[in-house]
Amino acid sequence: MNVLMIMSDEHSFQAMGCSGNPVVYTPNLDLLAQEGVHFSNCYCNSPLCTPSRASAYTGKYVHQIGAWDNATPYEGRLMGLGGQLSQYGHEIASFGKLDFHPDVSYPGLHAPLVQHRRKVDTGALFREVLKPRPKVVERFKNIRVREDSCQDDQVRDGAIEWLRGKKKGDKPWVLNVGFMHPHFPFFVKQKYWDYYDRLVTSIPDEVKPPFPSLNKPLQALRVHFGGDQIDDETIRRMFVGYYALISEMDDNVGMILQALREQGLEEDTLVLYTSDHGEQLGYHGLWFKCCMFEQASHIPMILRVPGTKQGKEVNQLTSLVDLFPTVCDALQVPVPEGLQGSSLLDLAFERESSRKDFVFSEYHAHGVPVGMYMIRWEQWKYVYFTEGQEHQLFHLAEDPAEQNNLLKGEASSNVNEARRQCEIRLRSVCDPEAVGLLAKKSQKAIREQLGLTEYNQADPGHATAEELPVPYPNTWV
Ligand SMILES: [Ca+2]
Repeated sequence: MNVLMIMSDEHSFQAMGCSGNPVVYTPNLDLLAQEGVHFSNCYCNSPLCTPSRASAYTGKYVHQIGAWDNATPYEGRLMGLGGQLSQYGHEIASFGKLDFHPDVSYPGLHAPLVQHRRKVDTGALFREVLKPRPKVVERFKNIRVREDSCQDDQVRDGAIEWLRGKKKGDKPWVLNVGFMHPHFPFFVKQKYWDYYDRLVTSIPDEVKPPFPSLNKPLQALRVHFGGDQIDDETIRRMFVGYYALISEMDDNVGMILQALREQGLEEDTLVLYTSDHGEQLGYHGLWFKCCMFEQASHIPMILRVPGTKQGKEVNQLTSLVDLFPTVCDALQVPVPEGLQGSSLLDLAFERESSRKDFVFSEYHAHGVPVGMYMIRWEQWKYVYFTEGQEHQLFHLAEDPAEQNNLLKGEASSNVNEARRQCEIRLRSVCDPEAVGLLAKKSQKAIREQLGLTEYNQADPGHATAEELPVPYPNTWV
């Protein structure tokens, strides 16, 4: 079968109609879920653009690749999905965001309209400097109606034009579409601004203080992104802008799926929709991503698979490292040794699988001065912070808003056992303290290589941000 992958940027699982959101209008994704398999417990392996995409593309965890942050993108040293497919005569055609190193060519990947990580984000090179990201408050001011077209329109049109060249009976193909939306800035279409401006009349209590779930490293993250400097009306406008971009992105998904239908290829094509991470949107006082709360780490994963029953929900734990083996499975290409995930088609077809019973995620980048790891297992979420910081354990069935860290105060035997089980799983993946130190060692080396001595750079892409050569991950990882 063919494979059509669509990966958006910054789309939380919670922000879709098909996951129960009463406000966000996503008719195309909802229909895809109705016709397909909705994986309702899918997580990113790192809640940040560049590491998450590097992990998805290689099927390995971030600490195995060294793509720790938005300064060290995937550079092809370890084989990626395209490399594996190319050994079996396949190639990925890709339009839009990949976020890999811009100065490298990637076997098996043909990307005529691509966005790579050209601009270095220096925040992770100064993780222990506890101050707000320079000019971060501008992120909250960048909300407005826009008239003009944007990059996602070109990505959509490029993908549609490519599909128009395909017909039934062609050799199986792989098309990847990387949308920028709903990543901020929230420059949105008038009709969606108006639609959500009327609907979003207040903000939820969970985005207002107090924030009992913030330990010290997460309080630092709040300050880093200016979460302590934003007023209620700005928060409301951020909700409107975020939802507006999701609906626009959903329209674009719909147009691509329409083109697939018009070519008569629906019955021969696996469609996969996901995102690289979510958007925290003010919950727990935090914005953007860079943490393990549900808004940032829990992502959509919808598959429409020829030959499976419609409208199926799969609640087993899955993550973005499953993407590589899933695409291989669809194309009947062998899965290389040493990948961390398993094919999602096993779950879709209810086949036997040696899938892990937990999901792992990690974060080693800007705003958080220590290493952070998540284990999702059964109904539990365990978040481990390095260097002696307070860990967290939430029971998501009883406490979906993650307000009650069960490791605070006296723990029940049930809680102690859950923590023990999560800890075993974490240490089956890595030594968290050693990996945390390795990330910092790498970041120090990159900082010295770039000759940076002070954290004074605004967001990459900001007019004041310095152009820097894009570093390569250290080969000693
Ligand atoms: Ca991203």
